[in-house]
Amino acid sequence: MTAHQDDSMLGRARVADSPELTAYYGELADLEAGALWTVANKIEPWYPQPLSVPVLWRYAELRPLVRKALDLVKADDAGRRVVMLVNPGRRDVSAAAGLLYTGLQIMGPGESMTAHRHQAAALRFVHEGTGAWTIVDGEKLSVGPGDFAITPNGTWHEHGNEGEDEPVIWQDGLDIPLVNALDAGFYEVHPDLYQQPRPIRNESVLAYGANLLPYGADKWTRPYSPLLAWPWEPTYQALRNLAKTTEGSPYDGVIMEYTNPVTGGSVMPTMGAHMQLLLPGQATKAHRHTGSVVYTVAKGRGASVIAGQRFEWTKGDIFCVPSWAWHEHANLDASDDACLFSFNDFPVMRSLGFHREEAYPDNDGHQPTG
Ligand code: GTQ
Repeated sequence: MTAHQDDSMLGRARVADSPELTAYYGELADLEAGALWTVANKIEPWYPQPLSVPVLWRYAELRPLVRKALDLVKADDAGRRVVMLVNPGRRDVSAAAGLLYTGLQIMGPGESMTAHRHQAAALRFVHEGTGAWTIVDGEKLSVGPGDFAITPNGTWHEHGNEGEDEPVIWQDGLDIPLVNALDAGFYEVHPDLYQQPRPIRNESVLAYGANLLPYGADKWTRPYSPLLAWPWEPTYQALRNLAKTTEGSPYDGVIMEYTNPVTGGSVMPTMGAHMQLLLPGQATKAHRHTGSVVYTVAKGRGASVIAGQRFEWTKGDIFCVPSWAWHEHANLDASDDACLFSFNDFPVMRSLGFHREEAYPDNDGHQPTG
């Protein structure tokens, strides 16, 4: 702690308790009121004090339990058959980190679920299985392992698995805790229970997926990307190509953001997403920023140091970086790439003017680990 961060210093609340004050606080409480100075230092901290802690969820440990849910509950009874990843500091709001929710959804061969829409925005990252589809506002999308897709807030959506043998496991990311923190949640079941998809599959990927703006794109006025899915192969290829030109960010390696092709901005107004590549043996330096991030290992194996704690990860693992936590990543494989998919609340931070970032100042940019 630096001198100005000492709560006993001038300029911060430092009122000692006394019997008179305790009685006074009681009188205020009886009127649903309170004295600011009793909570000022807590509610206006020097820097963010996230309730979330760094967590690594191992796919190898979760997967058998996710598969068990197939037999335990019917998809239609559950609504969505999802194992949520719950941060021990945010159980009250079912968040994985900050105000972001994530979970592993499993759909058996031939299964499909009814359509709904809600205020929360959703995104998907596919872990395994080849038969997954989702219909987003009438557009039917097929998604496979490593693919990323979005379900912007207010869009009708329903999911299924048209594969014949294998379950699909995909990861959902939603801003449910954010929407609830703002008391803005709504939910509707589709009046016909199912959507009638338009005939062209992956319509937006066909129209926008080559990084060229199609005729008529200027008519798109919604606040989210008209492109709804980003397949793994071109994403990985884009990172490989970028890696030929740069080592990328000192903190994230070769990193690219999934973008709204019309604006160049984040895919949705509340959540952004990235894919990053760490070259064989590459180790990044530590930084911290406002905003929470949920990472999924898309390829390879490595380790991240988050708030001084080291986590080793491998394909399918999920981990989180709470807001303002120092973090750095390393690819532990000397001969193959490692790729991290991640989603975040950066668009919220930026649009509200809350974005801040700092480089780790000491030790050549690396955190000491205990
Ligand atoms: O697919 O609509 O994991 O509404 C949680 C809430 C998935 C979804 C979740 C949802 C969904």
